[in-house]
Amino acid sequence: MFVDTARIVVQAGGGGRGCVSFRREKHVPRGGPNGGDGGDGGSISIEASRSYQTLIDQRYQQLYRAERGEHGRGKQQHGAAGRDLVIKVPLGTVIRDADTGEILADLTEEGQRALVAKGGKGGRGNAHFATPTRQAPRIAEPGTPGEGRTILLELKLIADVGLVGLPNAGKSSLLAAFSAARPKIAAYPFTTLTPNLGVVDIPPFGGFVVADIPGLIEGAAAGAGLGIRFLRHIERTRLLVHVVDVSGPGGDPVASLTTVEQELAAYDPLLLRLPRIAAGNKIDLPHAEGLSRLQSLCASRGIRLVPVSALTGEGIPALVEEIATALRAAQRTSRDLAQSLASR
Ligand SMILES: Nc1nc2c(ncn2[C@@H]2O[C@H](COP(=O)(O)OP(=O)(O)OP(=O)(O)O)[C@@H](O)[C@H]2O)c(=O)[nH]1
Ligand SMILES: [Mg+2]
Repeated sequence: MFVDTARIVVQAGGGGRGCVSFRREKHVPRGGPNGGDGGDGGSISIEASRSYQTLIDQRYQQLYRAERGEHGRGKQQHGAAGRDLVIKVPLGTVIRDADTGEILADLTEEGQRALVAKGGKGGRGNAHFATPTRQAPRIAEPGTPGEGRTILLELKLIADVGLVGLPNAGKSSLLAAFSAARPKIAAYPFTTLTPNLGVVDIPPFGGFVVADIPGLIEGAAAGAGLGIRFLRHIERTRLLVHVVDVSGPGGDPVASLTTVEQELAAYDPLLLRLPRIAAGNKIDLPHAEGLSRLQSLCASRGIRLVPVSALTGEGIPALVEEIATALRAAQRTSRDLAQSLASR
């Protein structure tokens, strides 16, 4: 099951109590205070790991507690610290405080960690409180409580390219055509129920990650079909590829593309600012009219169009090259943007 959101409660361990105790030995009158300190409580962090693909573990286990610190004991014995707890999540997980909505961290790299609940400090034992005038202190500190909070986890897949289109346009077929991914493909709408990732590794252009998300239909923003909840997975991409079925007399490629544009805009208008190209798919079937109509729409939008057939493989190398070129250009623009921002 692909789970991309979860709500968990984290409770760090409290610090152990400091101890009140006195040295008692034969022939050592008034041995003085010797109460040890309490140990620190365990903290909780969240760590990104490639071994995890979804947040399903966090659906099943929602409460996480780290160990508390042990209390201090007599004879200057300090309590042991509580063990820290590390929660593993997939790369691309965004961590928010559920109460304030504040983003605490965005874990995008292997091994990247965020401390989400700090353990309490252990209290000092009475050995710390002896002074020349108070030689038998009967005081020690309690430990401080560990932090606790409710956290929202949201997985946003990390891909360079997002495939978008109506159901049945052939998005999954395309992913299968240029990567080793083997998503489910079938002749009915909504075959894809959760996003698929594939790595395109075709020299000399390859080396990018493509996300295939479930099909969008008119009204998706209002919840129709599978809705737009999977669009969060293309938010981080640098390029969108419209997959449009240009075959047959029945379909209308122009309406297909504009419907998808509208749903993207309804989710987040910024998505349409991403560089886009179009793949006119299924050219192994009769397609002349559909392709030329799509061509004029793309020309008016400034979108480059590549005719392909995911079935026969025709046009796939050209599409991969087009994607690679667009990605390089996208990298340049974001670098230019960063530079111009820095020089202001
Ligand atoms: N003739 C032909 N059929 C294709 C081509 N690409 C995909 N198809 C067929 O179109 C149907 C839908 O393909 P999918 O790849 O499952 O489409 P999708 O866009 O992923 O669909 P959803 O996951 O439902 O959104 C399948 O029956 C494919 O075999 C193509 O280039 N030519
Ligand atoms: Mg699919």
